[in-house]
Amino acid sequence: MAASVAYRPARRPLPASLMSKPVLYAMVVVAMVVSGAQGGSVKHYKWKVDYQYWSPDCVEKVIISINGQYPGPTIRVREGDTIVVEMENLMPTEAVIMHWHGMQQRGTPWYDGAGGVSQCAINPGETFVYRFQAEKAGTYFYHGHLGLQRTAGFYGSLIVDVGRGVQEAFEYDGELSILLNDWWHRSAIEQGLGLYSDPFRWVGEPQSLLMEGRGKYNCSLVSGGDAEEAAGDRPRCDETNKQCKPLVLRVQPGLKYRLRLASVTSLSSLNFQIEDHNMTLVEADGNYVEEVVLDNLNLYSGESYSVLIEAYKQPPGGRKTFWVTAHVQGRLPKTTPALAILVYGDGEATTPVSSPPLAPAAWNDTAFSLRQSRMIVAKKGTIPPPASSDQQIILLNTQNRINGVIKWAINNISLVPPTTPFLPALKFGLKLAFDHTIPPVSYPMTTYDIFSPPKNPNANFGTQIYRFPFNSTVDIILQNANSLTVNNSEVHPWHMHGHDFWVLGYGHGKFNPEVDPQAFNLKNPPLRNTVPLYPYGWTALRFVANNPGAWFFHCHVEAHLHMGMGIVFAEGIEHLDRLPRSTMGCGLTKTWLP
Ligand SMILES: *[C@@H]1O[C@H](CO)[C@@H](O)[C@H](O)[C@H]1NC(C)=O
Ligand SMILES: *[C@@H]1O[C@H](CO)[C@@H](O)[C@H](O)[C@H]1NC(C)=O
Ligand SMILES: *[C@@H]1O[C@H](CO)[C@@H](O)[C@H](O)[C@H]1NC(C)=O
Ligand SMILES: *[C@@H]1O[C@H](CO)[C@@H](O)[C@H](O)[C@H]1NC(C)=O
Ligand SMILES: *[C@@H]1O[C@H](CO)[C@@H](O)[C@H](O)[C@H]1NC(C)=O
Ligand SMILES: *[C@@H]1O[C@H](CO)[C@@H](O)[C@H](O)[C@H]1NC(C)=O
Ligand SMILES: [Cu+2]
Repeated sequence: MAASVAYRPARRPLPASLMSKPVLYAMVVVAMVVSGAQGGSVKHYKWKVDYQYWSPDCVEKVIISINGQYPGPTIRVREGDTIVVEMENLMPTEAVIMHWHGMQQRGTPWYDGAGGVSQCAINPGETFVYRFQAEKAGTYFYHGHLGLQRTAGFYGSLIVDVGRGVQEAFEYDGELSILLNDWWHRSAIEQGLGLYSDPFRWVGEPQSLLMEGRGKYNCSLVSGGDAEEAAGDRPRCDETNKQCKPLVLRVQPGLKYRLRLASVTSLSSLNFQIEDHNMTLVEADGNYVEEVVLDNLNLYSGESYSVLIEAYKQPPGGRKTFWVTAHVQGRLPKTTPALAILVYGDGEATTPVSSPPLAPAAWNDTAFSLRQSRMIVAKKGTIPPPASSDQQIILLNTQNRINGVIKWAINNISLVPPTTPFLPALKFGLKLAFDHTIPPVSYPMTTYDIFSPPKNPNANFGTQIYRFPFNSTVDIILQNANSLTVNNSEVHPWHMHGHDFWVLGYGHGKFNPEVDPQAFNLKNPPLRNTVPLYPYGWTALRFVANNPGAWFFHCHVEAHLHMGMGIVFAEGIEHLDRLPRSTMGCGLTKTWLP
């Protein structure tokens, strides 16, 4: 379901929902052999993945890098281009998988890069080639999708420009870009171990927040002296390291900039501000939105935005530098805000004379966040959702205890990715690959108190998946609840693979299937691939199951997904042609290859 907008050029592919069946099937098959089916070109990238010492917040750590860079290299193509990434895994003992966040992978679901779902992991020493089309202009990113590899720094930006000769829907003179992240000093591997240990060890709040991979930790807080550091007893911390030099955004007076923002945080929701500058929101997750002027912007993990900023002709007070900040929102902040510097002209990036702006609202002011979410609506001309749905699924999000270990479950099932990825398992009818019973489409809600910790905190591990009839319209209601802690309910940003969905509404409390749908926004709901589920609330979304494949839909908090907070659904598997052999060879596909 492409976000088709009326002012886009005619050469843009028709949204699949408007195509006749034969046309769609033809496209599915053809897309794999013909590169740049819409006349785009093929962009090749050669990546070497390896561990690397890096000091993103001045504290040295081992990260997963691409071509020795952190963040990874930016992919920049035009709409309709084919992206080819040849990825060599040089890490001696760790496998990898890369996900192209926001790419719909129509006709190439096997290159979606989702561990346990679309492909086998790329083992040490192996080279894997991803090949897919950049279907829709917008701001995107890529990140590791195996275990907690995003937390290890394995990500970068993916920007798709409008087609050649096509005008953007808005004008600007220059472009800036920031990838936002949160950062831990403990390794991703150690964090992962803690999450399945008994007693359970939570990852805790991040040590730093980063902008474009740069932050600043207070080195005095790293205990021990030079002797300990020399002995390897404490990490190196050097506040003069170039790698943690603050990010500088440079503008020329009087010009207008498009600032691309994306959050790849592992845990934190963020609030972004530029001191004394408003931002006009124009794009969200690769879809145009009605322009809205904001002085701060919430970003949930997995979301991306474009905002326009106008540089003053004469900055107030003759100032040349301003603060750019990101605060933790939605969790009790224990991390100092991320800081970057906006600089006018070609002068030095000196520290602004003012104090950085404070957070615009209390961390737990859900009403504030909800108000902003509701301000984001689709740009006029965006394809509206189907007027009704064929099926409604209510997904209760709960925190549970299974065999003494804390997990998250959806309708009482805590997802465990199987050793045989779902896509080949479905395609080849591998009955033993996963549990083929259909998971519940709702939870016995009448007796469930979402405001209290569950009375019976047990849940089940599972591999069941939802199967949707091809081209059917599905409503999903995400229902939040209390966690295992009294009076605590967390924000969960949910991200869908393979589709954009329309966000029909948000509500507080328990969703009422009789009453609440009457207030759904069917007029101008925004098309997104990620949406927040607020504490004690519900979020409703609609999508058309018209992209053959098996797809993840999960909480984008890295640790939560690792603890089982996600579902997998499939549609149109019968319309898929050959799966590339390179995506198989693990689990049951080891001995069973077509
Ligand atoms: C897909 O579904 C829509 C309604 O939701 C319908 O109008 C259209 O004809 C269907 N297309 C195919 C290819 O089945
Ligand atoms: C860094 O930490 C030390 C020790 O707690 C403290 O005295 C100092 O003020 C901190 N520096 C900054 C810039 O916060
Ligand atoms: C930001 O926009 C608001 C509302 O349009 C306006 O009142 C305010 O003065 C603007 N602030 C700046 C710094 O331009
Ligand atoms: C928000 O959290 C603060 C503590 O940081 C607490 O004092 C306050 O009561 C909370 N507000 C709400 C609405 O829960
Ligand atoms: C969830 O699963 C647990 C463990 O099997 C079970 O005890 C509990 O009754 C289930 N809850 C519901 C509502 O099905
Ligand atoms: C939880 O919240 C309720 C309602 O706000 C309050 O009455 C109760 O004291 C709180 N319990 C704890 C343990 O904070
Ligand atoms: Cu979550």
